Amino acid sequence: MFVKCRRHRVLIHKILLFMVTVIVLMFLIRELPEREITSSKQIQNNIIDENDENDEYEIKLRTYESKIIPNLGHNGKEATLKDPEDNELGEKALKSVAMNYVLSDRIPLNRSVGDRRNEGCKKFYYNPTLTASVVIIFYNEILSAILRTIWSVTLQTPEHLLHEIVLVDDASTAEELKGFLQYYIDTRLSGHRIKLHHLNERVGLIKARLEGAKLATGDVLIFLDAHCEATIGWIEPLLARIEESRSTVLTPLIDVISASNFAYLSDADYTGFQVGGFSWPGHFTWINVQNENDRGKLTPIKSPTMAGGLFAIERKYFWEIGSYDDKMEGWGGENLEISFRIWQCGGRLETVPCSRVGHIFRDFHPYSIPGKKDTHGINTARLAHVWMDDYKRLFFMYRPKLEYSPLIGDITSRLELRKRLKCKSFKWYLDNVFPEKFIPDENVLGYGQVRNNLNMCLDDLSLHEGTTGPLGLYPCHAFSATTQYFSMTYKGKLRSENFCAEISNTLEVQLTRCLKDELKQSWIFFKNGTIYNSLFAKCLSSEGVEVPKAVRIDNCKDSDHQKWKFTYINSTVIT
Ligand code: UD2
Ligand code: MN
Repeated sequence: MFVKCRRHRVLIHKILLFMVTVIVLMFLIRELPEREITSSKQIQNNIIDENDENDEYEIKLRTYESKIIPNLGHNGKEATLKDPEDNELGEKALKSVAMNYVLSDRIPLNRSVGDRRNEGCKKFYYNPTLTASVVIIFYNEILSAILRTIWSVTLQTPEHLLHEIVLVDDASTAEELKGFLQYYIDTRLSGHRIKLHHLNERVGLIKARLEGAKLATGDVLIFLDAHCEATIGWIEPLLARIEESRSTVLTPLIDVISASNFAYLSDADYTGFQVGGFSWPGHFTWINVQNENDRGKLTPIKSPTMAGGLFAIERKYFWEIGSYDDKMEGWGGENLEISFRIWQCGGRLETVPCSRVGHIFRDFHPYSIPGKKDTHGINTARLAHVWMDDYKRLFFMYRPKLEYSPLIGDITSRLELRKRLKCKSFKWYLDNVFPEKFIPDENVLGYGQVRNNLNMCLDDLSLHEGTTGPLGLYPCHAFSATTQYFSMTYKGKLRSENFCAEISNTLEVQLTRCLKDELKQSWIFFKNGTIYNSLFAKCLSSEGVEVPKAVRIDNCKDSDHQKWKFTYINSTVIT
Protein backbone atom coordinates (compact mmCIF):
# COMPACT_ATOMS: atom_id res chain seq x y z
CA MET A 1 0.00 0.00 0.00
CA PHE A 2 2.71 2.45 1.06
CA VAL A 3 4.84 1.53 -1.94
CA LYS A 4 1.92 2.05 -4.31
CA CYS A 5 1.14 5.43 -2.77
CA ARG A 6 4.78 6.53 -3.09
CA ARG A 7 4.82 5.48 -6.74
CA HIS A 8 1.69 7.50 -7.29
CA ARG A 9 3.17 10.55 -5.66
CA VAL A 10 6.30 10.33 -7.74
CA LEU A 11 4.20 10.04 -10.86
CA ILE A 12 2.06 13.05 -9.89
CA HIS A 13 5.24 15.00 -9.19
CA LYS A 14 6.64 14.12 -12.59
CA ILE A 15 3.43 15.14 -14.33
CA LEU A 16 3.34 18.45 -12.44
CA LEU A 17 6.97 19.15 -13.24
CA PHE A 18 6.35 18.45 -16.91
CA MET A 19 3.32 20.75 -17.00
CA VAL A 20 5.19 23.58 -15.29
CA THR A 21 8.06 23.19 -17.78
CA VAL A 22 5.64 23.32 -20.72
CA ILE A 23 3.92 26.44 -19.36
CA VAL A 24 7.26 28.21 -18.75
CA LEU A 25 8.44 27.27 -22.25
CA MET A 26 5.24 28.50 -23.88
CA PHE A 27 5.50 31.77 -21.99
CA LEU A 28 9.11 32.24 -23.02
CA ILE A 29 8.40 31.52 -26.69
CA ARG A 30 5.56 34.03 -26.77
CA GLU A 31 7.29 36.78 -24.88
CA LEU A 32 10.82 36.37 -26.17
CA PRO A 33 10.95 39.02 -28.89
CA GLU A 34 9.28 41.61 -26.69
CA ARG A 35 11.54 40.70 -23.77
CA GLU A 36 14.58 41.30 -25.91
CA ILE A 37 13.35 44.76 -26.75
CA THR A 38 12.44 45.42 -23.15
CA SER A 39 15.91 44.55 -22.03
CA SER A 40 17.50 46.78 -24.66
CA LYS A 41 15.27 49.58 -23.47
CA GLN A 42 16.12 48.79 -19.86
CA ILE A 43 19.74 49.25 -20.73
CA GLN A 44 19.01 52.60 -22.33
CA ASN A 45 16.59 54.04 -19.86
CA ASN A 46 17.26 51.96 -16.82
CA ILE A 47 13.62 51.83 -15.96
CA ILE A 48 10.65 50.13 -17.54
CA ASP A 49 7.19 49.83 -16.20
CA GLU A 50 5.25 47.21 -18.02
CA ASN A 51 1.98 48.58 -16.78
CA ASP A 52 2.76 51.94 -18.26
CA GLU A 53 0.85 52.37 -21.55
CA ASN A 54 3.70 54.30 -23.15
CA ASP A 55 6.18 51.53 -22.48
CA GLU A 56 3.78 49.11 -24.04
CA TYR A 57 3.61 51.40 -27.09
CA GLU A 58 7.39 51.73 -27.18
CA ILE A 59 7.79 47.96 -27.20
CA LYS A 60 5.21 47.62 -29.96
CA LEU A 61 6.77 50.40 -31.96
CA ARG A 62 10.25 48.97 -31.77
CA THR A 63 9.02 45.59 -32.88
CA TYR A 64 7.34 47.37 -35.78
CA GLU A 65 10.40 49.44 -36.60
CA SER A 66 12.67 46.41 -36.44
CA LYS A 67 10.72 44.86 -39.32
CA ILE A 68 11.17 47.79 -41.68
CA ILE A 69 13.53 46.92 -44.52
CA PRO A 70 15.96 49.75 -45.32
CA ASN A 71 15.72 51.05 -48.89
CA LEU A 72 12.67 48.96 -49.76
CA GLY A 73 10.66 51.01 -52.26
CA HIS A 74 13.39 53.67 -52.30
CA ASN A 75 12.94 56.38 -54.91
CA GLY A 76 9.40 55.17 -55.43
CA LYS A 77 10.52 51.91 -57.01
CA GLU A 78 8.30 48.86 -56.93
CA ALA A 79 8.75 46.98 -53.63
CA THR A 80 8.73 43.20 -53.17
CA LEU A 81 9.15 40.80 -50.28
CA LYS A 82 11.03 37.53 -50.54
CA ASP A 83 9.02 35.35 -48.18
CA PRO A 84 6.19 33.66 -50.12
CA GLU A 85 4.10 33.63 -46.96
CA ASP A 86 4.29 37.44 -46.77
CA ASN A 87 3.28 37.66 -50.40
CA GLU A 88 0.30 35.45 -49.80
CA LEU A 89 -0.75 37.63 -46.88
CA GLY A 90 -0.21 40.68 -49.08
CA GLU A 91 -2.54 39.25 -51.71
CA LYS A 92 -5.16 38.67 -49.05
CA ALA A 93 -4.75 42.23 -47.78
CA LEU A 94 -5.32 43.53 -51.30
CA LYS A 95 -8.58 41.62 -51.46
CA SER A 96 -9.79 42.63 -48.02
CA VAL A 97 -8.76 46.32 -47.77
CA ALA A 98 -7.59 47.11 -51.32
CA MET A 99 -4.04 47.82 -50.14
CA ASN A 100 -1.09 45.52 -49.49
CA TYR A 101 -0.44 46.59 -45.91
CA VAL A 102 1.94 43.68 -45.33
CA LEU A 103 4.28 45.37 -47.76
CA SER A 104 3.42 48.90 -46.66
CA ASP A 105 4.47 48.03 -43.11
CA ARG A 106 7.94 47.01 -44.27
CA ILE A 107 8.70 50.06 -46.45
CA PRO A 108 10.52 52.86 -44.62
CA LEU A 109 7.99 55.44 -43.45
CA ASN A 110 10.27 58.25 -44.53
CA ARG A 111 11.18 56.85 -47.94
CA SER A 112 11.84 59.29 -50.73
CA VAL A 113 9.97 58.83 -54.00
CA GLY A 114 12.42 61.02 -55.86
CA ASP A 115 11.96 64.21 -57.80
CA ARG A 116 8.94 63.67 -60.05
CA ARG A 117 8.77 67.09 -61.61
CA ASN A 118 9.17 67.84 -65.24
CA GLU A 119 12.65 69.25 -65.88
CA GLY A 120 11.09 72.55 -66.92
CA CYS A 121 9.62 73.01 -63.44
CA LYS A 122 13.04 73.34 -61.92
CA LYS A 123 13.53 76.66 -63.68
CA PHE A 124 10.69 78.32 -61.79
CA TYR A 125 11.57 80.26 -58.69
CA TYR A 126 8.93 80.59 -55.98
CA ASN A 127 9.20 82.52 -52.79
CA PRO A 128 5.86 82.28 -51.00
CA THR A 129 5.32 83.84 -47.61
CA LEU A 130 2.00 82.16 -46.86
CA THR A 131 2.00 79.17 -44.51
CA ALA A 132 0.01 75.97 -44.86
CA SER A 133 -2.09 73.82 -42.58
CA VAL A 134 -2.11 70.37 -44.11
CA VAL A 135 -5.36 68.62 -43.19
CA ILE A 136 -5.47 64.84 -43.37
CA ILE A 137 -8.63 62.97 -42.43
CA PHE A 138 -8.90 59.24 -42.05
CA TYR A 139 -11.19 56.40 -41.18
CA ASN A 140 -9.55 53.04 -40.39
CA GLU A 141 -6.69 53.69 -42.77
CA ILE A 142 -3.56 51.56 -42.68
CA LEU A 143 -1.30 53.13 -40.06
CA SER A 144 1.87 52.89 -42.13
CA ALA A 145 0.11 54.64 -45.04
CA ILE A 146 -0.99 57.48 -42.76
CA LEU A 147 2.49 57.80 -41.31
CA ARG A 148 4.10 57.81 -44.74
CA THR A 149 1.73 60.63 -45.74
CA ILE A 150 2.76 62.62 -42.68
CA TRP A 151 6.46 61.91 -43.15
CA SER A 152 6.39 62.94 -46.79
CA VAL A 153 4.76 66.25 -45.86
CA THR A 154 7.23 67.00 -43.08
CA LEU A 155 10.24 66.03 -45.18
CA GLN A 156 9.21 67.70 -48.43
CA THR A 157 7.94 70.98 -46.99
CA PRO A 158 10.33 73.75 -46.00
CA GLU A 159 9.80 74.32 -42.30
CA HIS A 160 8.81 77.97 -42.60
CA LEU A 161 5.97 77.10 -44.99
CA LEU A 162 4.43 74.36 -42.87
CA HIS A 163 2.32 75.89 -40.15
CA GLU A 164 1.00 72.53 -38.92
CA ILE A 165 -0.43 69.19 -39.86
CA VAL A 166 -3.99 68.58 -38.67
CA LEU A 167 -5.08 64.97 -38.47
CA VAL A 168 -8.75 64.18 -38.04
CA ASP A 169 -9.72 60.66 -37.08
CA ASP A 170 -13.28 60.09 -38.26
CA ALA A 171 -14.00 57.79 -35.27
CA SER A 172 -11.94 54.89 -36.54
CA THR A 173 -12.45 51.61 -34.74
CA ALA A 174 -8.84 50.42 -35.21
CA GLU A 175 -7.19 50.67 -31.79
CA GLU A 176 -3.73 51.54 -33.14
CA LEU A 177 -5.08 54.80 -34.58
CA LYS A 178 -5.76 56.12 -31.07
CA GLY A 179 -3.12 56.20 -28.32
CA PHE A 180 -0.47 54.43 -30.36
CA LEU A 181 -0.64 56.96 -33.20
CA GLN A 182 -0.45 59.80 -30.66
CA TYR A 183 2.55 58.10 -29.07
CA TYR A 184 4.22 57.81 -32.46
CA ILE A 185 3.69 61.52 -33.09
CA ASP A 186 4.98 62.46 -29.63
CA THR A 187 8.10 60.35 -29.85
CA ARG A 188 9.02 60.12 -33.54
CA LEU A 189 7.58 63.34 -34.92
CA SER A 190 7.85 65.67 -31.98
CA GLY A 191 8.48 69.28 -32.89
CA HIS A 192 6.63 68.98 -36.19
CA ARG A 193 3.46 70.70 -34.97
CA ILE A 194 1.06 67.84 -35.57
CA LYS A 195 -2.45 68.01 -34.10
CA LEU A 196 -4.39 64.75 -33.84
CA HIS A 197 -8.08 65.11 -33.21
CA HIS A 198 -10.41 62.16 -32.68
CA LEU A 199 -14.09 62.60 -33.53
CA ASN A 200 -16.55 60.91 -31.19
CA GLU A 201 -18.72 59.59 -33.93
CA ARG A 202 -18.26 58.81 -37.58
CA VAL A 203 -19.34 61.80 -39.65
CA GLY A 204 -18.08 60.96 -43.14
CA LEU A 205 -15.32 62.57 -45.13
CA ILE A 206 -17.04 65.89 -45.83
CA LYS A 207 -17.78 66.78 -42.23
CA ALA A 208 -14.44 65.37 -41.10
CA ARG A 209 -12.69 67.80 -43.45
CA LEU A 210 -14.82 70.62 -42.06
CA GLU A 211 -13.67 69.71 -38.55
CA GLY A 212 -10.07 69.75 -39.75
CA ALA A 213 -10.54 73.14 -41.38
CA LYS A 214 -11.99 74.54 -38.12
CA LEU A 215 -8.94 73.39 -36.18
CA ALA A 216 -6.47 74.77 -38.70
CA THR A 217 -4.88 78.20 -38.27
CA GLY A 218 -2.38 78.49 -41.17
CA ASP A 219 -2.94 80.86 -44.11
CA VAL A 220 -3.75 78.11 -46.58
CA LEU A 221 -5.56 74.82 -46.13
CA ILE A 222 -4.13 71.88 -48.03
CA PHE A 223 -6.24 68.75 -47.87
CA LEU A 224 -4.70 65.35 -48.51
CA ASP A 225 -6.09 61.83 -48.32
CA ALA A 226 -4.43 59.62 -45.73
CA HIS A 227 -2.55 57.51 -48.29
CA CYS A 228 -0.50 60.09 -50.16
CA GLU A 229 3.15 60.92 -50.63
CA ALA A 230 4.19 64.50 -51.29
CA THR A 231 7.24 64.95 -53.47
CA ILE A 232 10.06 67.47 -53.74
CA GLY A 233 8.90 70.99 -54.46
CA TRP A 234 5.22 70.13 -54.09
CA ILE A 235 4.13 72.99 -51.88
CA GLU A 236 5.92 76.09 -53.19
CA PRO A 237 3.99 76.48 -56.47
CA LEU A 238 0.69 75.96 -54.65
CA LEU A 239 1.36 78.63 -52.05
CA ALA A 240 2.90 81.03 -54.56
CA ARG A 241 -0.12 80.86 -56.87
CA ILE A 242 -2.53 81.46 -54.00
CA GLU A 243 -0.43 84.42 -52.92
CA GLU A 244 -0.89 85.78 -56.43
CA SER A 245 -4.63 85.12 -56.50
CA ARG A 246 -6.41 84.25 -53.28
CA SER A 247 -9.61 83.08 -54.98
CA THR A 248 -7.81 80.45 -57.02
CA VAL A 249 -8.12 76.92 -55.71
CA LEU A 250 -5.42 74.51 -56.72
CA THR A 251 -4.84 70.84 -57.12
CA PRO A 252 -1.44 69.24 -57.53
CA LEU A 253 -0.90 66.67 -60.24
CA ILE A 254 -2.17 63.53 -58.56
CA ASP A 255 0.14 60.67 -59.44
CA VAL A 256 -0.62 57.00 -58.97
CA ILE A 257 1.02 54.92 -56.25
CA SER A 258 0.33 51.23 -56.71
CA ALA A 259 -1.80 49.70 -53.96
CA SER A 260 -0.08 46.36 -54.50
CA ASN A 261 3.64 47.20 -54.73
CA PHE A 262 3.82 50.89 -53.78
CA ALA A 263 5.63 51.87 -56.95
CA TYR A 264 5.28 55.57 -57.66
CA LEU A 265 4.03 55.07 -61.19
CA SER A 266 4.14 58.45 -62.81
CA ASP A 267 7.41 59.83 -64.04
CA ALA A 268 8.30 63.33 -65.10
CA ASP A 269 6.87 62.67 -68.56
CA TYR A 270 4.16 65.17 -69.21
CA THR A 271 1.96 63.39 -71.72
CA GLY A 272 -0.47 61.78 -69.27
CA PHE A 273 -1.36 65.03 -67.59
CA GLN A 274 -5.11 65.39 -67.20
CA VAL A 275 -7.50 67.76 -65.48
CA GLY A 276 -10.96 67.26 -63.96
CA GLY A 277 -14.24 66.88 -65.83
CA PHE A 278 -17.58 65.35 -64.92
CA SER A 279 -20.20 63.08 -66.38
CA TRP A 280 -23.92 63.77 -66.48
CA PRO A 281 -24.64 60.75 -64.26
CA GLY A 282 -22.76 62.81 -61.65
CA HIS A 283 -19.27 61.36 -61.57
CA PHE A 284 -15.88 62.98 -61.58
CA THR A 285 -13.84 62.09 -64.69
CA TRP A 286 -10.30 62.75 -65.84
CA ILE A 287 -10.17 64.67 -69.12
CA ASN A 288 -7.42 65.91 -71.38
CA VAL A 289 -6.50 69.55 -71.13
CA GLN A 290 -9.22 71.00 -73.37
CA ASN A 291 -7.51 73.95 -74.92
CA GLU A 292 -4.83 72.67 -77.27
CA ASN A 293 -2.71 75.77 -76.70
CA ASP A 294 -2.53 74.89 -73.02
CA ARG A 295 -1.18 71.40 -73.60
CA GLY A 296 2.44 71.02 -72.58
CA LYS A 297 2.40 74.14 -70.43
CA LEU A 298 3.94 73.97 -66.99
CA THR A 299 2.12 76.94 -65.50
CA PRO A 300 -1.17 76.36 -63.61
CA ILE A 301 -3.91 75.23 -65.97
CA LYS A 302 -7.65 75.74 -65.79
CA SER A 303 -9.51 72.70 -64.53
CA PRO A 304 -13.32 72.49 -64.79
CA THR A 305 -13.53 70.28 -61.68
CA MET A 306 -11.30 68.57 -59.15
CA ALA A 307 -11.02 65.01 -57.89
CA GLY A 308 -11.64 66.23 -54.38
CA GLY A 309 -9.05 64.71 -52.10
CA LEU A 310 -5.99 66.83 -52.69
CA PHE A 311 -6.32 70.60 -52.94
CA ALA A 312 -5.07 73.90 -51.63
CA ILE A 313 -7.35 76.81 -50.77
CA GLU A 314 -6.74 80.01 -48.87
CA ARG A 315 -8.21 79.32 -45.44
CA LYS A 316 -10.41 82.40 -45.11
CA TYR A 317 -11.55 82.06 -48.71
CA PHE A 318 -12.61 78.47 -47.96
CA TRP A 319 -15.07 79.82 -45.39
CA GLU A 320 -16.14 82.81 -47.48
CA ILE A 321 -17.02 80.65 -50.46
CA GLY A 322 -19.19 78.33 -48.36
CA SER A 323 -16.70 75.62 -47.23
CA TYR A 324 -18.62 72.40 -47.81
CA ASP A 325 -22.28 71.50 -47.77
CA ASP A 326 -22.41 70.20 -44.20
CA LYS A 327 -25.57 68.22 -44.89
CA MET A 328 -23.66 65.96 -47.23
CA GLU A 329 -22.97 62.63 -45.60
CA GLY A 330 -20.63 59.72 -46.16
CA TRP A 331 -18.59 59.79 -49.33
CA GLY A 332 -18.87 61.47 -52.72
CA GLY A 333 -20.36 64.44 -54.52
CA GLU A 334 -18.59 67.10 -52.46
CA ASN A 335 -15.86 67.40 -55.10
CA LEU A 336 -18.20 68.43 -57.91
CA GLU A 337 -20.15 70.64 -55.52
CA ILE A 338 -17.08 72.62 -54.47
CA SER A 339 -15.83 72.75 -58.09
CA PHE A 340 -19.03 74.17 -59.58
CA ARG A 341 -19.40 76.54 -56.65
CA ILE A 342 -15.87 77.93 -56.93
CA TRP A 343 -16.30 78.68 -60.63
CA GLN A 344 -19.87 79.94 -60.45
CA CYS A 345 -19.19 82.18 -57.45
CA GLY A 346 -16.21 84.04 -58.86
CA GLY A 347 -13.23 81.81 -58.10
CA ARG A 348 -11.00 79.67 -60.28
CA LEU A 349 -9.85 76.09 -60.18
CA GLU A 350 -6.47 75.14 -61.55
CA THR A 351 -4.15 72.16 -61.73
CA VAL A 352 -0.53 72.90 -60.96
CA PRO A 353 1.64 70.59 -63.07
CA CYS A 354 4.81 71.37 -61.13
CA SER A 355 3.31 70.25 -57.82
CA ARG A 356 3.17 66.48 -57.66
CA VAL A 357 1.66 64.30 -55.00
CA GLY A 358 1.20 60.54 -55.18
CA HIS A 359 -2.06 58.91 -54.10
CA ILE A 360 -2.83 55.25 -53.62
CA PHE A 361 -5.87 54.59 -55.80
CA ARG A 362 -7.74 51.66 -54.31
CA ASP A 363 -9.91 49.31 -56.31
CA PHE A 364 -12.75 49.55 -53.81
CA HIS A 365 -13.58 51.28 -50.56
CA PRO A 366 -12.33 49.20 -47.67
CA TYR A 367 -14.98 50.69 -45.41
CA SER A 368 -18.75 50.69 -45.37
CA ILE A 369 -20.68 53.89 -44.92
CA PRO A 370 -23.18 53.75 -42.08
CA GLY A 371 -26.72 55.04 -42.39
CA LYS A 372 -27.91 56.10 -45.82
CA LYS A 373 -27.03 54.02 -48.81
CA ASP A 374 -25.73 55.71 -51.95
CA THR A 375 -24.45 58.87 -50.28
CA HIS A 376 -22.75 59.72 -53.59
CA GLY A 377 -26.12 59.79 -55.38
CA ILE A 378 -27.90 61.71 -52.61
CA ASN A 379 -25.09 64.27 -52.27
CA THR A 380 -25.05 64.73 -56.05
CA ALA A 381 -28.81 65.26 -56.07
CA ARG A 382 -28.30 68.03 -53.48
CA LEU A 383 -25.69 69.75 -55.62
CA ALA A 384 -27.75 69.30 -58.79
CA HIS A 385 -30.69 71.10 -57.18
CA VAL A 386 -28.48 73.88 -55.86
CA TRP A 387 -25.99 74.52 -58.67
CA MET A 388 -27.09 73.02 -61.98
CA ASP A 389 -30.29 74.97 -62.70
CA ASP A 390 -32.21 73.39 -65.54
CA TYR A 391 -29.25 71.18 -66.48
CA LYS A 392 -30.03 69.06 -63.47
CA ARG A 393 -32.50 67.34 -65.82
CA LEU A 394 -29.54 65.49 -67.31
CA PHE A 395 -28.46 64.08 -63.95
CA PHE A 396 -32.00 63.15 -63.00
CA MET A 397 -32.54 61.54 -66.40
CA TYR A 398 -30.12 58.91 -65.12
CA ARG A 399 -31.33 59.00 -61.53
CA PRO A 400 -35.09 59.73 -61.78
CA LYS A 401 -35.91 58.30 -58.36
CA LEU A 402 -33.60 60.77 -56.64
CA GLU A 403 -35.17 63.94 -58.00
CA TYR A 404 -37.85 64.32 -55.34
CA SER A 405 -36.42 61.91 -52.79
CA PRO A 406 -36.89 63.01 -49.17
CA LEU A 407 -33.40 61.64 -48.51
CA ILE A 408 -31.97 64.76 -50.12
CA GLY A 409 -32.96 66.85 -47.10
CA ASP A 410 -33.18 70.60 -46.77
CA ILE A 411 -31.15 72.68 -49.21
CA THR A 412 -32.40 76.13 -48.20
CA SER A 413 -29.15 77.30 -46.66
CA ARG A 414 -27.18 76.35 -49.77
CA LEU A 415 -29.61 78.18 -52.03
CA GLU A 416 -29.25 81.20 -49.77
CA LEU A 417 -25.49 80.94 -50.03
CA ARG A 418 -25.73 80.96 -53.81
CA LYS A 419 -27.86 84.08 -53.67
CA ARG A 420 -25.67 85.81 -51.12
CA LEU A 421 -22.52 85.22 -53.16
CA LYS A 422 -24.34 86.30 -56.34
CA CYS A 423 -23.16 83.21 -58.14
CA LYS A 424 -23.50 82.78 -61.88
CA SER A 425 -25.68 80.22 -63.65
CA PHE A 426 -24.71 76.71 -64.64
CA LYS A 427 -25.11 77.76 -68.25
CA TRP A 428 -22.44 80.38 -67.67
CA TYR A 429 -20.20 77.64 -66.27
CA LEU A 430 -20.79 75.41 -69.30
CA ASP A 431 -20.31 78.23 -71.79
CA ASN A 432 -17.22 79.76 -70.21
CA VAL A 433 -15.45 77.13 -68.18
CA PHE A 434 -16.26 73.91 -69.97
CA PRO A 435 -17.54 74.75 -73.48
CA GLU A 436 -16.29 71.38 -74.74
CA LYS A 437 -18.74 69.51 -72.51
CA PHE A 438 -21.27 67.64 -74.60
CA ILE A 439 -24.89 68.34 -73.71
CA PRO A 440 -26.87 65.28 -74.82
CA ASP A 441 -30.18 67.02 -75.47
CA GLU A 442 -29.09 70.33 -76.96
CA ASN A 443 -28.62 70.80 -80.72
CA VAL A 444 -29.71 67.24 -81.38
CA LEU A 445 -32.30 65.62 -83.60
CA GLY A 446 -33.00 62.88 -81.11
CA TYR A 447 -31.65 61.39 -77.90
CA GLY A 448 -32.27 58.66 -75.35
CA GLN A 449 -32.44 54.94 -76.01
CA VAL A 450 -32.02 53.94 -79.65
CA ARG A 451 -34.29 50.98 -80.31
CA ASN A 452 -34.75 49.07 -83.54
CA ASN A 453 -38.08 47.66 -84.73
CA LEU A 454 -37.13 44.33 -83.15
CA ASN A 455 -36.89 45.94 -79.72
CA MET A 456 -33.14 45.74 -79.40
CA CYS A 457 -31.08 48.75 -78.30
CA LEU A 458 -27.72 50.32 -79.04
CA ASP A 459 -25.45 49.89 -76.02
CA ASP A 460 -21.93 51.10 -75.22
CA LEU A 461 -21.30 47.83 -73.36
CA SER A 462 -19.84 49.82 -70.44
CA LEU A 463 -16.95 51.18 -72.45
CA HIS A 464 -14.47 53.20 -70.40
CA GLU A 465 -13.50 56.70 -71.32
CA GLY A 466 -10.30 56.98 -73.29
CA THR A 467 -10.74 53.60 -74.98
CA THR A 468 -12.36 52.28 -78.14
CA GLY A 469 -14.92 49.49 -78.29
CA PRO A 470 -17.92 48.13 -80.16
CA LEU A 471 -21.19 49.99 -80.49
CA GLY A 472 -23.05 46.95 -79.22
CA LEU A 473 -26.54 45.57 -79.56
CA TYR A 474 -28.31 44.63 -76.35
CA PRO A 475 -31.85 44.02 -75.05
CA CYS A 476 -33.37 47.40 -74.14
CA HIS A 477 -33.29 48.11 -70.42
CA ALA A 478 -36.53 49.11 -68.73
CA PHE A 479 -34.63 51.63 -66.56
CA SER A 480 -32.52 54.60 -67.59
CA ALA A 481 -29.25 52.78 -68.15
CA THR A 482 -26.22 54.98 -68.68
CA THR A 483 -24.96 52.51 -71.29
CA GLN A 484 -27.96 53.07 -73.57
CA TYR A 485 -28.05 56.84 -73.92
CA PHE A 486 -27.17 58.23 -77.34
CA SER A 487 -27.75 61.45 -79.23
CA MET A 488 -28.00 62.22 -82.94
CA THR A 489 -26.51 65.68 -83.24
CA TYR A 490 -27.25 68.44 -85.74
CA LYS A 491 -23.72 67.95 -86.98
CA GLY A 492 -24.38 64.32 -87.88
CA LYS A 493 -22.69 62.59 -84.97
CA LEU A 494 -24.25 59.49 -83.44
CA ARG A 495 -22.75 59.72 -80.00
CA SER A 496 -22.86 59.06 -76.30
CA GLU A 497 -21.53 61.46 -73.69
CA ASN A 498 -17.92 60.53 -74.39
CA PHE A 499 -17.77 58.59 -77.66
CA CYS A 500 -18.74 58.85 -81.30
CA ALA A 501 -19.91 56.02 -83.57
CA GLU A 502 -17.34 55.34 -86.30
CA ILE A 503 -17.28 52.77 -89.10
CA SER A 504 -14.31 50.40 -88.94
CA ASN A 505 -12.57 48.67 -91.87
CA THR A 506 -14.67 45.55 -91.29
CA LEU A 507 -17.82 47.70 -91.58
CA GLU A 508 -18.58 47.14 -87.91
CA VAL A 509 -19.41 50.25 -85.90
CA GLN A 510 -17.13 51.27 -83.10
CA LEU A 511 -17.33 53.84 -80.33
CA THR A 512 -14.29 56.02 -80.22
CA ARG A 513 -13.00 59.56 -79.66
CA CYS A 514 -15.08 62.17 -81.45
CA LEU A 515 -13.26 63.83 -84.33
CA LYS A 516 -14.27 66.87 -86.34
CA ASP A 517 -14.91 66.35 -90.06
CA GLU A 518 -14.42 62.59 -89.97
CA LEU A 519 -16.61 61.05 -92.65
CA LYS A 520 -16.53 57.65 -90.96
CA GLN A 521 -18.25 59.37 -88.01
CA SER A 522 -20.84 61.14 -90.11
CA TRP A 523 -24.47 60.02 -90.15
CA ILE A 524 -27.76 61.21 -91.54
CA PHE A 525 -30.91 60.41 -89.62
CA PHE A 526 -34.06 60.13 -91.72
CA LYS A 527 -37.66 60.48 -90.60
CA ASN A 528 -38.34 56.83 -91.41
CA GLY A 529 -35.71 55.76 -88.82
CA THR A 530 -32.84 55.02 -91.17
CA ILE A 531 -29.35 56.03 -89.99
CA TYR A 532 -27.23 56.49 -93.13
CA ASN A 533 -23.54 57.03 -93.83
CA SER A 534 -22.76 58.73 -97.14
CA LEU A 535 -19.08 57.79 -97.34
CA PHE A 536 -20.00 54.11 -97.66
CA ALA A 537 -23.58 54.78 -98.85
CA LYS A 538 -24.79 52.19 -96.33
CA CYS A 539 -27.22 52.02 -93.40
CA LEU A 540 -26.85 51.16 -89.72
CA SER A 541 -28.07 47.60 -89.29
CA SER A 542 -28.45 44.92 -86.64
CA GLU A 543 -28.92 42.10 -89.15
CA GLY A 544 -26.87 39.02 -88.30
CA VAL A 545 -25.45 40.69 -85.18
CA GLU A 546 -24.96 38.41 -82.23
CA VAL A 547 -25.80 40.07 -78.90
CA PRO A 548 -23.77 41.78 -77.47
CA LYS A 549 -21.53 42.27 -80.50
CA ALA A 550 -21.16 45.39 -82.62
CA VAL A 551 -23.81 46.63 -85.02
CA ARG A 552 -22.64 47.17 -88.60
CA ILE A 553 -23.43 49.01 -91.80
CA ASP A 554 -25.11 47.21 -94.63
CA ASN A 555 -26.76 47.92 -97.97
CA CYS A 556 -29.82 50.00 -97.24
CA LYS A 557 -33.13 48.15 -97.42
CA ASP A 558 -36.57 48.17 -95.93
CA SER A 559 -35.81 46.03 -92.86
CA ASP A 560 -36.71 46.09 -89.15
CA HIS A 561 -32.97 45.77 -88.55
CA GLN A 562 -32.47 49.19 -90.11
CA LYS A 563 -35.29 51.18 -88.47
CA TRP A 564 -34.17 53.04 -85.32
CA LYS A 565 -36.23 55.07 -82.85
CA PHE A 566 -34.87 57.56 -80.30
CA THR A 567 -36.80 57.96 -77.04
CA TYR A 568 -36.99 61.74 -77.59
CA ILE A 569 -37.23 63.34 -80.99
CA ASN A 570 -36.87 66.96 -81.99
CA SER A 571 -39.59 66.67 -84.61
CA THR A 572 -39.27 70.26 -85.80
CA VAL A 573 -35.91 69.66 -87.45
CA ILE A 574 -36.10 66.13 -88.83
CA THR A 575 -36.13 65.74 -92.57
C1 UD2 B 1 -11.98 60.55 -54.13
C2 UD2 B 1 -11.10 61.57 -53.48
C3 UD2 B 1 -11.55 61.73 -52.04
C4 UD2 B 1 -12.99 62.24 -52.04
C5 UD2 B 1 -13.85 61.31 -52.85
C6 UD2 B 1 -15.24 61.83 -53.09
C7 UD2 B 1 -8.93 61.87 -54.56
C8 UD2 B 1 -7.62 61.29 -54.84
N1 UD2 B 1 -9.72 61.21 -53.66
O1 UD2 B 1 -12.06 59.27 -53.54
O2 UD2 B 1 -10.73 62.59 -51.32
O3 UD2 B 1 -13.07 63.56 -52.50
O4 UD2 B 1 -13.32 61.08 -54.11
O5 UD2 B 1 -15.96 62.00 -51.94
O6 UD2 B 1 -9.26 62.90 -55.08
N2 UD2 B 1 -12.68 59.03 -44.97
C9 UD2 B 1 -13.17 59.47 -43.75
N3 UD2 B 1 -14.44 59.09 -43.38
C10 UD2 B 1 -15.22 58.30 -44.15
C11 UD2 B 1 -14.73 57.89 -45.42
C12 UD2 B 1 -13.46 58.28 -45.79
O7 UD2 B 1 -12.48 60.18 -43.02
O8 UD2 B 1 -16.35 58.00 -43.75
C13 UD2 B 1 -11.34 59.44 -45.39
C14 UD2 B 1 -10.44 58.33 -45.92
O9 UD2 B 1 -9.79 57.66 -44.87
C15 UD2 B 1 -9.51 59.09 -46.85
C16 UD2 B 1 -10.39 60.24 -47.36
O10 UD2 B 1 -11.49 60.32 -46.48
O11 UD2 B 1 -8.39 59.60 -46.17
C17 UD2 B 1 -10.89 60.00 -48.80
O12 UD2 B 1 -11.49 58.74 -48.91
P1 UD2 B 1 -11.01 57.68 -50.02
O13 UD2 B 1 -9.55 57.69 -50.11
O14 UD2 B 1 -11.67 56.39 -49.72
O15 UD2 B 1 -11.63 58.33 -51.30
P2 UD2 B 1 -11.13 58.14 -52.84
O16 UD2 B 1 -9.69 58.47 -52.94
O17 UD2 B 1 -11.60 56.86 -53.34
MN1 MN C 1 -8.08 58.27 -51.50
